[in-house]
Amino acid sequence: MPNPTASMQMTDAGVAIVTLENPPVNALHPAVLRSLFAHVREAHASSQVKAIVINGSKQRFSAGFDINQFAQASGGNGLDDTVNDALCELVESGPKPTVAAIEGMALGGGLEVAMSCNARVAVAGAKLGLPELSLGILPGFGGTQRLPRLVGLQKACEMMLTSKPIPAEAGAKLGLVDAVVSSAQLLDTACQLALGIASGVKPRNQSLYRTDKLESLGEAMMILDVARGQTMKRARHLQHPLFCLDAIRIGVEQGGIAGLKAEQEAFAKSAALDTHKALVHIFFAQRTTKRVKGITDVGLKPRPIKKIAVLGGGLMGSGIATASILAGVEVLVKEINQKFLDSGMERIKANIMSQVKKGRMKQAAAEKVLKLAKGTLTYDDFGSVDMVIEAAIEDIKLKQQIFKDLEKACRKDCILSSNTSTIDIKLVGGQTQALDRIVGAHFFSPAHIMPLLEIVRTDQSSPQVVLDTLEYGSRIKKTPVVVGNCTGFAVNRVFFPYTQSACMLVDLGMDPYMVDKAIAGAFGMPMGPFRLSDLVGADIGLHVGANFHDSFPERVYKAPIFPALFDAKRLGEKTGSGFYKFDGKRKTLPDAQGLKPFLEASRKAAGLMEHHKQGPPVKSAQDIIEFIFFPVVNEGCRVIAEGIVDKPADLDVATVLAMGFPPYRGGLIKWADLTGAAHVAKRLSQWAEFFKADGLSGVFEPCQYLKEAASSGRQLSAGNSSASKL
Ligand code: 3H9
Repeated sequence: MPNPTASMQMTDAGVAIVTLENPPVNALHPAVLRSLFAHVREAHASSQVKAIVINGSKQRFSAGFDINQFAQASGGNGLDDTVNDALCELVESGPKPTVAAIEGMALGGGLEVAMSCNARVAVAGAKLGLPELSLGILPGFGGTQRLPRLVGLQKACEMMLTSKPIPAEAGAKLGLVDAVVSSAQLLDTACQLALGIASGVKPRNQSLYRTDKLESLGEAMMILDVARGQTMKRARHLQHPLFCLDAIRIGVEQGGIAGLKAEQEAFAKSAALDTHKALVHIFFAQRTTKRVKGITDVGLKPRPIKKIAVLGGGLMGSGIATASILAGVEVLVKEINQKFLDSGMERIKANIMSQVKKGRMKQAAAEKVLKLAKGTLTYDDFGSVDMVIEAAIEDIKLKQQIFKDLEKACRKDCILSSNTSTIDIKLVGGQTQALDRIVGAHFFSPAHIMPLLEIVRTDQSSPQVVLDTLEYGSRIKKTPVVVGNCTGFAVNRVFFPYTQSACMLVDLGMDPYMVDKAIAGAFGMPMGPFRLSDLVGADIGLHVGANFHDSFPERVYKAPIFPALFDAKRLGEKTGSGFYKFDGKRKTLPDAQGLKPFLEASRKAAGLMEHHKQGPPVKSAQDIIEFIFFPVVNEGCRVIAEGIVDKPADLDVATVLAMGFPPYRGGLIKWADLTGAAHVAKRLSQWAEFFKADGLSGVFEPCQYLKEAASSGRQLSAGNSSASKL
């Protein structure tokens, strides 16, 4: 890989073209910035140069500051002060005019450099944005000051707070871009514009000193107040968006120069927070799930999956089919009778049409996509498919029969996969001779929306089949994570203690709504364990709980409340009541009165209060969070130690994408590392002791992997190189 740098070329007309060179996205590594600084200074000093154009190599301007550098620099951006303070000033106000020629993307620091230029020309479709808040920092090269002065405060706040980029065409309407052109015209147009500014034919704009786009002071303050209020509501666990708004406010009140200083201070403050470390970790972790030892590093090439068959048109099957046709994959949907098939096809149509309703797709495109899905009641056309995803009900006998039929109906190179969430993949395919091409393809509901795909590999699945499935997962825009074959696979297994510990607290007298409030409110999960249980259903909860009990009897607490709720048909959302009441309009209401007899009966049956008259061992919201999550971390450690995941970061991504674990906490294992393995192990040991008299120590006993990390100071995310079930 060539060293990150910037190069300079001169045109005959006297334009210095400075090119950012750090493929694939021309990230602004300090070496690139230093080189850019040196070239711009040289160009300003040269009598041959009339104007400067800045562009990026390989049809991409820049994706911003090199995020790898944040991991290395402790707080701040690791740049020397000269470049930090003077680069954008030199680009904006040096003796020669500057124009940015943008193709592909100008994000973060990339857009900030471009906004320092006196004008911007962009190729149609190029993406422009300041996504720094999504990394737990804020724009640090003057973006908080220049963007509001180019597009107005309202739009600038929206762009920064949502981190969403806009296309060049929208940028042109807002005044962020001066001209939108084709790729072929880009450099020529940028050079002409730069020369036009140099000769005085075109104005030389310096965004930091503009005021024409800024709202009046009164209006600006109102916009900032509203933005602050919304941010405190939507991102109430986060401080850095408020730091960003503070820097913007100072710029509006006291001018751009004071704003720049405030921005630097706010940047340093946010870069020092754990939120930043967690979000940068998730950024890279999400991009490395596709790299799996023994699969992607052994010289295999993925075979394209052009056509698949989905068995079952229920909620899961239709969601899987929807995700696939949206990515241009042909799908054969098989059902057992015409009625089920019709409703499955209707569901697929409704999923696609909802994209049209939301404005994400045009009607004509939707109709074209829908033609990719065909229904069938037979296996007749299965010889034409590259992969089958079985999404029938969770019945082992039925699945085994299906796989025997598939072995006969499909080509010998066809991948056979099951979407089971509970059944051993080897059992599913156990009556076939095809175990080498059988994997799990575990989607999360709703399958066309939830971004994670667990690819379950058995010790007999061939690396080629796993690689092809990885490729298919990426193609249908899922984040694929390869996991080993065990009860619950990675996500459901790691999360089984979530509701279990919550039930123990309740059986010790705690109010279930208080538990949910701590987990959803104070910690930031999308829903607490009891609300989640109502979503999943007490029937499913019981079934899954029994599976875990069979596999890990020493660490499963059989909460008496579930069979009682099941018998009373309080299954959760689907029956209108469970731990909560549901009014049919997606409104969730606590139901303390209705739940009371079930809680009392459960506490009596559990008998925990007999040994613990003083109640639960935890009281505060923070204590509740630890009591619920530390056993989840413990199970995560077992999953790492057993080699069920390729690397601990995969578990972080999986818990964020499948369970809604707050990304700003870094995912389960990163969060545990930031909390401290020693603290996690100590608390678990205390609770193991607390529940000794109840015979429940095993629920909390720290596993070996966790104990070793706690005593040695090793990070849990360091992984276990010797273990591999993959
Ligand atoms: C910033 O600018 C701060 C400043 O305000 C001030 C500082 C003082 N750095 O995503 P992909 C890598 S903060 C380093 O797979 P795509 C990425 O890891 C920055 N590396 O492709 C991957 O590497 P690998 C603000 C980066 O086409 C490869 O490039 N900017 C960076 O799906 C391809 O990436 C952002 O937040 C980076 N900045 O998406 C933008 N960006 O091949 C972050 C990418 O080894 N980037 N890489 O796995 C993105 O949103 C997407 O990567 C992008 C391309 C849309 C650009």
